[in-house]
Amino acid sequence: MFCYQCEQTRKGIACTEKGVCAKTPEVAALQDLLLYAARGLAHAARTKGDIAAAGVAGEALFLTVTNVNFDAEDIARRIRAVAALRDSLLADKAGAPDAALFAPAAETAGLAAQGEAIGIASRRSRFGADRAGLQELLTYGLKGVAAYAHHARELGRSDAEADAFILEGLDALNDPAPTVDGLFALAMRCGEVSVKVLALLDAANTGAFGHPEPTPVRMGAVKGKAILVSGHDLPDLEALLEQTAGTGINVYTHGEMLPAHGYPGLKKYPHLAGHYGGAWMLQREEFAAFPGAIVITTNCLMEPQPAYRGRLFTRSLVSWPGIAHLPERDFSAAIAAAQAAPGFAADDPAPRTHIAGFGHDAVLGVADAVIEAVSRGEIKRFLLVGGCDGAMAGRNYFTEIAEQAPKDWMILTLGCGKFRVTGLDLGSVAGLPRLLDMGQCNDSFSAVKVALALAEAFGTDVNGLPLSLVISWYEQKAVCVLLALLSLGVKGIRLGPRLPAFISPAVLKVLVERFGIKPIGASAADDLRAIQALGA
Ligand code: FSO
Ligand code: SF4
Repeated sequence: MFCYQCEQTRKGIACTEKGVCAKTPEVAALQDLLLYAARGLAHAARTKGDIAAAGVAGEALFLTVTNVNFDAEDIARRIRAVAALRDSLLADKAGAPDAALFAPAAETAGLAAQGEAIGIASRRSRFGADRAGLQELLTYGLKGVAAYAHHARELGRSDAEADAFILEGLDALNDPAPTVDGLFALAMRCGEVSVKVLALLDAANTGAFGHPEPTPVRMGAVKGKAILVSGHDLPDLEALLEQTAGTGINVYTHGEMLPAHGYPGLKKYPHLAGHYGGAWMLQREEFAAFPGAIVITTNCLMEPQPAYRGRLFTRSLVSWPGIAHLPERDFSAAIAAAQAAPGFAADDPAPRTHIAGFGHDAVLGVADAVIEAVSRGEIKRFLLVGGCDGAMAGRNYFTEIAEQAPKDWMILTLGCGKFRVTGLDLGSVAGLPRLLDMGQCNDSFSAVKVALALAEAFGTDVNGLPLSLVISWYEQKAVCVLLALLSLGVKGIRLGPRLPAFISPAVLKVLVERFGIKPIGASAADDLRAIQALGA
């Protein structure tokens, strides 16, 4: 096993035994083989000129994102299905890469052995750390593109360019002699496609549920039966709200589902009662304490604990062996589990309130006021503190930088990294709330759109704005968003709590030279001083 795709990788180098995320060596090898099979499928599909296979290839990519699927038998079944589709498309085997030719072993153990042989470790010894790391940078960017495309597809939207690039990027990983320059260029193109796919998802979400509106969210329970929904999939939440209407069950959001409260098409359900808990890594304690059923629609799933295994349900690509999986949007099993559980005995006596729903439409709705406030010097800077949260030490930095930022700085946040700042009372600036929650990591397009609109209004580019980004990263969708920002030419991003292990020193040097990427500093105060010096 060799996996270094997420921030919490062991010792900041790689997980070589059981993953910190609880991924076993068997599952790690099967995931590697699934991606290998997807590379073969991409070659076959491109040779045939059939981009419809991008949906299946994209599912393979999304499934291997950190904290999505831990189910060896599910992954083994998918490897065989991907290889069968590949074979049905591959008319001409002459010159085809190995990934398009291998025959999946009959048994799961045999598949794991095949996966072990073609994993990252073998490519590191073939290509060296720079090229193998760049292959992974591209792969993780593709995982994010595939995840966002998957969400859009669930709402009936797709983009031919994104689909074609998923296949092109995977097929490029079949190159027996990749170059640093070629891989770097592909990673940058992946960033351009990421911007497009984020825009596609934004159109899909707002088309289906309306534009998010600033909405006070009750951060606490009300008396009664309850279902908790985590992950990012809004249509899952909508279906659950439909199916629980009139049952007396209250539905709560968890983790990245918090921004759902801002959408007119979701907040119209009166039994969308509030938000429960914080970011994903707190789920073991929070799910154990939650007195109802729990549905996980996407990452981030942690090893289920005995206290709640029997009332936990996974959806879509998420799977854990022995945990009930709902293959379709039929939530009757979760509803029955909620009815059987005790529910909340009383209202939370002192719930906090969080304002969700500052998507690009709401923010640009007050753009004139913001522009005037900047011109008058009432707003001096925008600080984006967001990304994904995680369990590793060093993440208090993100709370501290928001807390210690000058009062005339506006703080923007998104992703589950928001839970580092949502509890802070940051007050207001120029008559506007100082903290604007722009949504899920899936809504990064909102931040891009607002930044581009402000740049246009001030007659500058994004780097000419008084805007600083401090981004927390954890898994591969964050890599995709980072590539999107780089493709837009955004410079000087601070990234933490530590830099990706898959970026080799030589590649990091290029990123520093071209984009000024830097690790977060030793303290929030140091970084604030450095950012203030920029504006002086
Ligand atoms: Fe977080 Fe998990 Fe949204 Fe990620 S819940 S860490 S970048 O999956 O997707 O921000
Ligand atoms: Fe380790 Fe992260 Fe890979 Fe899990 S996904 S095995 S924690 S590097």
